[in-house]
Order: sequence, then C-alpha cells, then structure tokens
Amino acid sequence: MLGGALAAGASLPIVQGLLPRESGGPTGASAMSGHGSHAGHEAFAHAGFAPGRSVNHRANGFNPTELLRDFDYGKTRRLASGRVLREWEIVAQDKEIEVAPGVKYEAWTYNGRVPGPTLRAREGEKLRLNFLNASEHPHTMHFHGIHPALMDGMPGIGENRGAGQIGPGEEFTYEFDAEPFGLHLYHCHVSPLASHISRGLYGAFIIDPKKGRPDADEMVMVMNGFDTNFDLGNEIYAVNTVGFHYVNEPIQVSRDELLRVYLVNVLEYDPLNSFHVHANFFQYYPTGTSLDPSEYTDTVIQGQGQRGILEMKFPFDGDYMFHAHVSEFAELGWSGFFRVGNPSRLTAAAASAAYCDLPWGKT
Ligand SMILES: [Cu+2]
Repeated sequence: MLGGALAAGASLPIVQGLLPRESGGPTGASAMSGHGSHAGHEAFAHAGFAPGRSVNHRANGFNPTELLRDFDYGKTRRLASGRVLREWEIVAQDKEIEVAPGVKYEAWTYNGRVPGPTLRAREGEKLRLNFLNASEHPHTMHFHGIHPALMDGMPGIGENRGAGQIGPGEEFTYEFDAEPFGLHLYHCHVSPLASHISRGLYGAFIIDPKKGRPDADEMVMVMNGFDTNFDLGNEIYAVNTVGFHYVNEPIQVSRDELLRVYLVNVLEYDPLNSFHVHANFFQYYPTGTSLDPSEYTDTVIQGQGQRGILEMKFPFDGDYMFHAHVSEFAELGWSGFFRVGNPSRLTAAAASAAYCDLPWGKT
C-alpha cells in the first residue's frame, strides 16, 4: 500500500515539488535527488520561488520557526484590588523585510516583526498597551474584544482625548479588560484599511480561559499574504510571512502529543483563506470562545479576520503536509509540513505496529 502511494506521488510533479527539504524518510526529497543535506532543492523547483536560496531571517529580525511558539506575555503586577495588570510596549515602525528569497517588501510593523507579537493574557486581567508610532504614517491599534469606544483604535473617535488616529511620533495608551476568552487579533485601523493591514500591521491576541486549556504543544499560525507590486492582489501567500518557509523547515512535533494551533486569517484582497492538514483530523474551536469543539474535520475555511483553535495528535511518524486548500495560495507559498517524530521510521512495519496498538487492532 505504501509503495502504491509513493508511485502515485512520484508521478505528480507538483507533489514532488512540495516535498520538504532534508527528509530522511523513504518518501523524502533525498530519495529522489540522492545527495546530502541540501537534497530537495532540485525537487523543489516546481514550488519554491528561488530553489536553493532562502530568506535572510537575521536581516528580517525574526524567523517563522521561532514565531510559531513565541508568546508575548508582557509584564505583570498585582493591583491593590488584587487584579493582575498586564502591560506591553508596542512600537510601530517601517521596515524592509524579505518575504521570499530575494523579494523585499516595505513592511509596516509592530515591534519590527510581521506578524506583530502574539499578545497573550488571561481572562479578567486588566490590559495596558503603551503604543508609540515611530512610523512615517499614522496608525492605530484596534483590538478585537470588548472595550469602550475610546479604546477601539478607530480614527475619529476620541481624537480630542488623544485617542483615534495616532500620528507619527505620537503615543497612546490603550487600556481594557481581557474579555472574552478566545483567540482574537489586533490590527491597524487607519484607511485605506486594506493597505495598512496588508503592509504587516496585525498580530494574534490570545485570551486564555481562567481555568486554562489542557497541556499541549502550542503554536500560532497567522495566514497572510503580500501584494509586492501594489496592484491590490497578492503575489505571495504564507503562514507567518515567509512563503514556503515550513516546506524548507518542517515544523517538528512529537508523535501522540496534543498539538494546539492558534490559526488567524489576516489576508487582504482575497475574501477567503483555508487550512487543510494531510493524513489527520482536528477538533475545531471557532474563535476559541468555547471549550467544546464545533467540528471534527481536516479542512477549515476562514474569512478575513476570522480565527479558530485546532487540536490534533499525529499517531504516526513522518512528514505531513498542511496548506491552503485554495490551490493558487498553496502554490504561491502557503504550504508547509509537520515533521512528526523521526520520519525515517515511516515504514510499513512501524505503521502496522502503531495500528496494532489501537484497541480494535489487537488481533
Ligand atoms: Cu496603519
């Protein structure tokens, strides 16, 4: 059965092109190109923007592999009332970033990265964001959540009290309660809105329920895109900014460990985005506002600003693709792989042994 699957895959050039780099397994790119750690470059020719070249993460100041599990909890102190005050310093700044090998983009950023920091708090806390606009353009921080109009980051609202649009060199402190628990987002709300958002001014905003969620390997995936020629359409699609990053560097996860993905869609210029995982299913919690999943599925669709939490476990070692089920997006960068355990153990014997561990497999 495994041999049959391999033969089918090998006959499809696109499938070959999307095999992750440096796989040690029998399905890996090394099996096709036959040489060392750079195996996969030739196989990658159909899918990569510039085979053999990669983005300079150091110059960007962030690496999408590290962004996955990078949660910014800010600084906390306890108020006289006993409540926790959680505080962040956020600076908007203009910055050139590389979104695909050799493709530079004049981004507008929160704290120098795209997406901005994943702000994480707990339900019921008091939150304070000291925002400085060091960009050459006016911006705001508009949070999804429940708060007074003055704290909404909306141009024209509260201008005479220093709120609303925050001009270059100006500061404003947003303050509100962490409500409701769930997975939210923040973004600039200055018009033209699509361009202020698509330039990179957005980030995930997680409010944990008071009781927390079960232990898991947690990661954030912000689905975004880049209109590199400013024609109001995207040339590059990605998760966490760099197209094909997780093909070049698969996301290492452990077999049988609960994986929790905080998935946010901030894509502009296309009405819908999607997430599909291969060879697995996940529980889906729309907006993360309930502890009961709404669906057990392998594909989820999100409109602009929609988000949700995915929970899954991988029962078999190996490389498993995830990608937008919009094929155009997948082939323009929105593709990646989970690397479960040690893919070299992906053998028929290992698969059948795992099957025999299942309650109905012990015969
Ligand atoms: Cu803006």
